[in-house]
Amino acid sequence: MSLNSPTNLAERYVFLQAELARLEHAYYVLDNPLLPDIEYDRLYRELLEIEAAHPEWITPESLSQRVGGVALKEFDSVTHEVPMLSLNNAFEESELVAFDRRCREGLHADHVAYAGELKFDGLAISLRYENGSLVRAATRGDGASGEDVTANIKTIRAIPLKLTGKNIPKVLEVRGEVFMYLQDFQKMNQQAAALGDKEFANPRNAAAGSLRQLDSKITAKRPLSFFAYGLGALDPQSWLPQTHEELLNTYVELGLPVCSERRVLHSVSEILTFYQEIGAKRDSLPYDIDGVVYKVNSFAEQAKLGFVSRAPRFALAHKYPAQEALTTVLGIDVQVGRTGAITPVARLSPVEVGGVTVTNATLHNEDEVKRKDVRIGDTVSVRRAGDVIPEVVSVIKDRRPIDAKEFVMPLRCPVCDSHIERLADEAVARCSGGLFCGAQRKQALIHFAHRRALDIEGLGEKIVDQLVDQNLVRTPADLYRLGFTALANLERMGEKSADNLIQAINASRNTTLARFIFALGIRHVGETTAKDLANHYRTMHALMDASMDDLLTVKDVGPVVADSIISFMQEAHNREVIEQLLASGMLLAVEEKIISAAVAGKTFVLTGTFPTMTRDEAKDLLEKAGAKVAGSVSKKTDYVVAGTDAGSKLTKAEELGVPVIDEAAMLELLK
Ligand code: D41
Repeated sequence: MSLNSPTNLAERYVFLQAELARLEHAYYVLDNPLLPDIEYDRLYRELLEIEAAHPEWITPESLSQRVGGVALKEFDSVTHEVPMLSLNNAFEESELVAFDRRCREGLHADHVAYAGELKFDGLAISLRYENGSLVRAATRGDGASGEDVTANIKTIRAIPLKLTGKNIPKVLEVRGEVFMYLQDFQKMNQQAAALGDKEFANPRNAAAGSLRQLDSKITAKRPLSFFAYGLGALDPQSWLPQTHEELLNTYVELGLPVCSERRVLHSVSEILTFYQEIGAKRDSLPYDIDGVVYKVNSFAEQAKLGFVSRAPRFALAHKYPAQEALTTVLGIDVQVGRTGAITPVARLSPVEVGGVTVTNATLHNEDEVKRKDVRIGDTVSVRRAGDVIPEVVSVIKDRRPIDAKEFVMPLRCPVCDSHIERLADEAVARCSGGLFCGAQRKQALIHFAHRRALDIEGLGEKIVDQLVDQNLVRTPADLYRLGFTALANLERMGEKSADNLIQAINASRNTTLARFIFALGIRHVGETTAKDLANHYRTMHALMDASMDDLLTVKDVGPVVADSIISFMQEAHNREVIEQLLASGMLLAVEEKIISAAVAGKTFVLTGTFPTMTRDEAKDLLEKAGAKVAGSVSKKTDYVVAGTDAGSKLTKAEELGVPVIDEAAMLELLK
């Protein structure tokens, strides 16, 4: 309990409701968590304990009610006090020009200001607040009346059960869209797949399916979200917004979630720029949109324009191409990823999805192909959304030809002919070719040259691409045989940089055993494990011949890591590459730790830019002195070392009360 929080139980209860509401708002509406989840959980549990002792205090707005209640037999019908209109759609520029002309003519105005916003692909709902409390939520239905989904809506943490701020209207109906973030949707589907439950084809279906649940306890488990974009009934005495822009800004003050991608547009050309800008961003937005919406900004002008049948004359949805389309599967190939992962890929009859021609779609892995039952010859629905690779969503079973063929996972890698392995508890099959496999070669080389591996400056992705594509380099050992002429002949490579690169390659021979082990890119062997292995084995050959039992005695090495090391070392190609590297004159030092009592065993987090060294150098210094360096700040962090432009890690440290020091103080500790 914090110092100035009330001790009286009833006051404490009121305080907890307000505090939890504030935390939920920060987390779900502002996307800016104020406290770690565990703190939230602690306060929430305290609330439940008080309610268990005083059930008479529980109101429908208590945050404990977000978990859902008894299942319904059916939804009640709700008549909308103000009907929920529909939107007219446009696809073409000419339709927009016509819309603007109609608005200007209808208003006898030279210019009309429009509020531009996103068109979320979810479900329209209406939330009724009375004196600031959420009393009813209804689906759009036919626009005149919808279904009472109050219990379900209350489980959505982005929707406040109580409005905040000063000007709380007696009656306010907020219109908006219930939807699901792409990330939440994917996670939910993965969990469903793991349990053998039904998966949803897309976030819209998932949102709709979740909201139509008669059992709100099920809805409570679905990661739904909400954005407000419109107004239904409003008691005019409290506050009357003049414009749509003002409405949305006031919604923000009332604690309602409003999407920040919104702008007032003053001409057709600004409208088109908005459409194009959002269109360019569409694939990287964290949720699905199917268009943008323009609304005449002034409510007085909206009223003047009125509506035709059920759609307002003052608004228009400008749509983007659909993100799903039907096509047929011509074949199923496998692709080898840069880590050796084998992915089945459907080759498709070319089809336009979201404005792009798609000819391939991922099937993720063998189990996915089985579960979705995708066969060669099938008609499938293909989806391209967000930043993700196009994927096969579902099979249209009605259209399956009788000769449709099932997919069989090949036994050997299509690139290097090594065995394809699939560990019992992994979904992904992998090529065992390692450093030898062409598909993994570029990745292996880039990792080998990495700053924290052999640190070959100048050997970036572009150069590696050329070296591998021109067959100049197959394995890391080939790097040490490269001649000046071969390098100088590469694209974007002058004599000077070729010379520098040769020198960097030569200099990289003088390294440490730990860096060398890390550079090999053995699965599950990161920098820290590489250091532990180097300290334990002292020579490369000792590690190459290590037994399973012995590996398991190394600090932090468990069966998964040990297994991965053994399987890497068993592959003859890999041993050959290591031998060649050693023969090319590697000097593999084993660093002795110089333990410093002041920092040994302590955990540091580094952030910002330091005056005299890079963060990597600071990390090395600290680790050599026996300290641990972590990537994120937690209660277990002993020190945060902050340089200039330190960001969220510094804030977090201050929140948690972790000591913050600068580079000079760190060096002092190391003395
Ligand atoms: O994002 C949306 N899907 C969206 C839907 C939006 N941004 N604005 C909307 N505005 C309206 C009016 C102008 C009629 C208040 C809408 C919808 N309507 C709407 N959604 C479903 C039917 C109508």
